[in-house]
Amino acid sequence: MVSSGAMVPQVLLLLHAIALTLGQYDICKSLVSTDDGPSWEYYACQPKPMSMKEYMQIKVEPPGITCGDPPERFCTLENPYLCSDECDASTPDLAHPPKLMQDREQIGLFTYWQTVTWSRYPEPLLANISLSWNKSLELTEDIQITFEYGRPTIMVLDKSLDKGRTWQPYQFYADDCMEAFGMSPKRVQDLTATNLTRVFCTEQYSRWVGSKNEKNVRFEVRDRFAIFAGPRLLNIDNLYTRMESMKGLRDFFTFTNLRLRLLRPALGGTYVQRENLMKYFYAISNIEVPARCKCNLHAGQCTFRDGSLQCECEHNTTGQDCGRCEKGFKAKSWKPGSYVPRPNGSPNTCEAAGSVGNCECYGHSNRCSYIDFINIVTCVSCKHNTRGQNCQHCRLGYFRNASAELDDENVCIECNCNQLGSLHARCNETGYCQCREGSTGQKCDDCLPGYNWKQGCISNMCDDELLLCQNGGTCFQNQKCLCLPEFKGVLCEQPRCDSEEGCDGASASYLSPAALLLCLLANAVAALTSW
Ligand SMILES: *[C@@H]1O[C@H](CO)[C@@H](O)[C@H](O)[C@H]1NC(C)=O
Ligand SMILES: *[C@@H]1O[C@H](CO)[C@@H](O)[C@H](O)[C@H]1NC(C)=O
Ligand SMILES: *[C@@H]1O[C@H](CO)[C@@H](O)[C@H](O)[C@H]1NC(C)=O
Ligand SMILES: *[C@@H]1O[C@H](CO)[C@@H](O)[C@H](O)[C@H]1NC(C)=O
Ligand SMILES: *[C@@H]1O[C@H](CO)[C@@H](O)[C@H](O)[C@H]1NC(C)=O
Ligand SMILES: *[C@@H]1O[C@H](CO)[C@@H](O)[C@H](O)[C@H]1NC(C)=O
Ligand SMILES: [Ca+2]
Repeated sequence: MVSSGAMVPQVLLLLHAIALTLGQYDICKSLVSTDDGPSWEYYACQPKPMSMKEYMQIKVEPPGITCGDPPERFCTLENPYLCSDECDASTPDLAHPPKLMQDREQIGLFTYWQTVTWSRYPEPLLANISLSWNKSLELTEDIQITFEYGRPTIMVLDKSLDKGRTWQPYQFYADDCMEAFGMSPKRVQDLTATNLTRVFCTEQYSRWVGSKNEKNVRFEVRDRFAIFAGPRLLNIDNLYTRMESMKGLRDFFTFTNLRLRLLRPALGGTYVQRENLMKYFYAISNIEVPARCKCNLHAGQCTFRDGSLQCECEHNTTGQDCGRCEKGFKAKSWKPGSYVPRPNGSPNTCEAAGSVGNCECYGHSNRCSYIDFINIVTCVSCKHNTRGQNCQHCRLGYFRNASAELDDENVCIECNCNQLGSLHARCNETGYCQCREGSTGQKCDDCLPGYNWKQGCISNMCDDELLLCQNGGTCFQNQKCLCLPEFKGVLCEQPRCDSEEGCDGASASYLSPAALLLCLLANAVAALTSW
């Protein structure tokens, strides 16, 4: 009965919060009558807050942390010698599985998840509870975790914004912040507008007050909102305006996953009593997560479909969070809706190609311009390496990504032609560059046989296959034959002289021009006479 009384203020609080948000950003469009007949007017919109515990997936770690397998007796901190309670996973009435953290309880009947006792002391009793939604959510009220049999003396609340790939701490909880985390204790009341998103350690929810007196651990959302919206959140518009201009502020309340790291159980206000470790454990009866789906102000409804929460996107947006424009509505780049101007905000609707005043830019430009003297409308400043009247071509030096739609940010891929090997930076539709003589490969960074890379492909003067140095010459860096003194020519194919005529083995540089001429003549004569 005590508990049912305690529930009432919470329910009122929730109703109050819902009443406040109603009438603000809760419809996406309405039919208005104009001189030309009825037409739609569009507004920024967001779904109502929901109790997200109903949709959360719970995972408890390490395996075997849940009590009851094998069955175990436990005591209470207040009356450690009354150890009549039993946890037995195989008996429904005595089992305490994780799902009891999210069930709907009948008034006065607490159902709770419970861990094994701290029988392995002094090894720490650790447990992680991961909560996932597979959907971006925005907190609208305090997160509240209800501990039966005492709140943990050390605990961390973490959050993830990317479905559990990366995590960051949200708040630290300890009965002694300095001892547990080396942090000086703070309260949410210490926060101001400039450090509202600061992550701190609080001692407010970890001190021993008796396990029946205060069971809840909170992550304070309301008190943070109140810094901008006033104590009764009457000025919620002011908060929304701040969120508009401070991305960090919105992101602070956004998450896809939460994780509780339980690091030390309730101790009953004293040191650990080794002779009775059966009174130390964790037990959670409820985890309340009041939040709304993040739909980027493009949906007024969020529904549970195919195992996940989904925004019912309006304004011709699509995606789990309405984070994209629908196919055929990409005349401009996608933008989230906006809370300003008050009171209805701006829908920032995705616009159809060809709608009034817009030409199709496939989402690569937000601006079109009319060029008077050739009478065309053209996109201005095409992004993502596109060009053309409709940003429908790739810039020079880029080619079309065949697996991407025209409105994809990755539609144009850089050609990456090797500067030395190719004639220019352009490539064909499959990314092939045009190669200079001797080079080959898609990017012209390889050489054809008979060529070698030396700031581009240089044709070989000699090599080990076709252009063999002759008469004992050796090939130097594919560029010249080093001939024995008696030979010359590119491949050392020529004797320097025939033995007579006084140039016996001397190197060519020692010969006077006249002697050289004589030598050549002699060679020529020799060639003729040999016929
Ligand atoms: C809880 O999660 C943290 C972070 O991933 C990890 O380091 C720790 O080992 C986990 N604890 C347990 C008891 O699984
Ligand atoms: C998470 O949501 C996405 C988008 O709705 C869906 O494709 C995916 O299958 C979901 N994953 C799980 C594990 O439910
Ligand atoms: C926030 O700033 C105020 C004043 O600037 C300061 O007193 C307070 O300690 C800060 N809070 C935190 C959690 O750092
Ligand atoms: C979205 O597109 C449909 C046509 O498919 C149109 O009837 C509707 O008015 C558009 N909505 C908005 C908000 O532009
Ligand atoms: C081509 O487009 C697809 C689809 O958007 C993308 O996944 C891929 O990374 C793109 N390829 C390159 C090389 O950018
Ligand atoms: C691009 O060039 C390569 C190599 O010359 C050729 O094999 C390919 O067919 C060309 N692709 C197109 C679309 O012309
Ligand atoms: Ca419960």
